[in-house]
Amino acid sequence: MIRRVLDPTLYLVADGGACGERGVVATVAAAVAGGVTAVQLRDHRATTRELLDTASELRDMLAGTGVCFLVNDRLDIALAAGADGVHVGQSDLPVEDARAIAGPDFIIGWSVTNIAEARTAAALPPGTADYLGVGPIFPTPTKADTTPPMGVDGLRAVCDLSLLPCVAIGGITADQTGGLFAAGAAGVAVVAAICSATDPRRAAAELRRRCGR
Ligand code: TZP
Repeated sequence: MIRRVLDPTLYLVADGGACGERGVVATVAAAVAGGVTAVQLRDHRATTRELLDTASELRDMLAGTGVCFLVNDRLDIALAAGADGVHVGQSDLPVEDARAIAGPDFIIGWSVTNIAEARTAAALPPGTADYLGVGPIFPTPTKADTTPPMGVDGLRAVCDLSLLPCVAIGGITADQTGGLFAAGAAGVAVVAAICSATDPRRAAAELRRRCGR
């Protein structure tokens, strides 16, 4: 497997619930046309087989676009579908185990929700994680089980001590992107701002324009 290069600038977390009747595949197609630079499939409602089918469809759709494709939490699905990587949270498969299973050429992201976890991430052996998903930055109705929002100052503190690229997530809209990059983020990740938009292509294009790169 050849490792693809992750551009985290505008990272779509394509959530099955948030995409609603339009569906994940159509939403991702529109978002890629609008300029997202990375896509993660996240669907805690789907069966294993449904998730694998959707992941395989997204892998085919994104092949040759330069947009990396990752799967949330389910390393088994990510590997079976031939995704570029997996994103694991603090209560998912430990990031060291994910790396041991997936090998060196798989992209692995790890969620960091506070400064203590950021210190733990900074102490990981090099090559364990490739980037950190940092948040929630702002309050968000999208994820029920989040820790308290860390705000832009919390993001800055995490970015300052992190050796890895930090992707900000949680309650992010186009208006806030500038402040997040100024705080040190390498990218912004969104669910509702694209998945719940009336026109996901347009929403993605506006976000990308505000990402300034
Ligand atoms: N992890 C931390 S906050 C969050 C996730 C998956 C939800 C982000 O969704 P939104 O709609 O962009 O606030």
